[in-house]
Amino acid sequence: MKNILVTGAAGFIGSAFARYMVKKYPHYNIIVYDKLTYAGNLNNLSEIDDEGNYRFERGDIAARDVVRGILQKYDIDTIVNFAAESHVDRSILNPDAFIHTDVVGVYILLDEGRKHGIERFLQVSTDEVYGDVETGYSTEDDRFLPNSPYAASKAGGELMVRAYHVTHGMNTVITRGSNTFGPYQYPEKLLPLFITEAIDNRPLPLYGDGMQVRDWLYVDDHVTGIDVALHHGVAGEAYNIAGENEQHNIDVIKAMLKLLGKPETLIKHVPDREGHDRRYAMNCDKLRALGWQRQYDFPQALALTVQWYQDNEWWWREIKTGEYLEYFKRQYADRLAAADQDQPNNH
Ligand code: NAD
Ligand code: TDX
Repeated sequence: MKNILVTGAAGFIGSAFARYMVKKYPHYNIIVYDKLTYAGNLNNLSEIDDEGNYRFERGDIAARDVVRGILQKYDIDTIVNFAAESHVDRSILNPDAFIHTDVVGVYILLDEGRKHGIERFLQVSTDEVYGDVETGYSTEDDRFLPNSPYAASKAGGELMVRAYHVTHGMNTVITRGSNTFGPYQYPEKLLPLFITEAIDNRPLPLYGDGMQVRDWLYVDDHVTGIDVALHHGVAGEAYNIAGENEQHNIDVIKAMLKLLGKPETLIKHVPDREGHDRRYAMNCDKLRALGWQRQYDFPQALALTVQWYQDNEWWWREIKTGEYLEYFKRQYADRLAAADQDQPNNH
């Protein structure tokens, strides 16, 4: 492993991985390849701009010729693919881009990677491929029951990775992370959306009863999990990366509001997300057996995250303009209006 192409690393988790890899492994060259969609942001990578073992190239993972050119230009031997459309609500509004990137894009990366003679291909996937888990914990051999277009597109990408391993003997590894949070997360996801809205004393649109369960994983722990799977994972295998920290959404938000010193009256129960999964929960013994260990506990990681958004308004205020506001209106205007009618005193 020497020249690593990290795709989608201008986004939230990929940029954390690139910042970590550039510093931890000075003898690796880290080439970030990213389309810079609404979710891609070069500010996320500015910390490593001046590092000699880091390069950035802009492009689409589904653009075959461009991908081929980059693999040749940098003599790439390893691909770590973070590139994805990643937000469930957007996949309900418009799934096209999800099929383009999460399915076709993964296929193009695999196909060009194979022709180029890639030695290792790591696909970053998600716990959402298992679908709703009412009881117990998903293990890596459980069947896929994706419920949102996003989850189905990620499952489709994964199946193509499996096929390239079985059919062509490609050296592939898949990781399935749980709900990740931390600095530089685009403010459409639950925590960064609610932290930044709460800072501005705006209503927090909690879907349904807020009793859905997610397993919260701090971004730096997700990154070390991927590092361990990349270096030690067995070819053809998948590894769950869990936070082992199940929480009801409403409790996460109450804890966040307490840290910010803001009132719980900001919470508004709004009409639910369509097809909303009630619970995700995974077992991650398989990755632990490779030597991975979480470093953060939830209260500590939540406090770090809240503090980061308080300290870095420059980062998120620039994002919350233009296209973002159009998306926000489309996703929330009717929901918040409906909540106003139901809960008139809950301002
Ligand atoms: P993100 O939306 O913050 O970033 C996605 C990045 O991919 C952006 O920089 C974007 O510009 C880039 N991108 C999108 N389409 C592209 C294309 N066609 N070609 C090249 N680049 C493209 O996402 P994230 O939250 O950092 O998630 C990263 C990966 O981790 C995704 O594959 C996601 O499915 C997976 N994942 C996320 C979570 C989570 O909680 N956020 C949990 C588990 C797994
Ligand atoms: O406005 C909101 N109100 C609300 O109640 C938003 C944005 C979310 N929610 C709820 C829905 C979920 O139960 O909060 C929970 C978390 O929502 P998201 O942050 O949208 O995450 P989720 O749908 O659980 O998916 C996340 O985890 C798995 C990531 O977005 C995916 O990329 C990852 O694969």
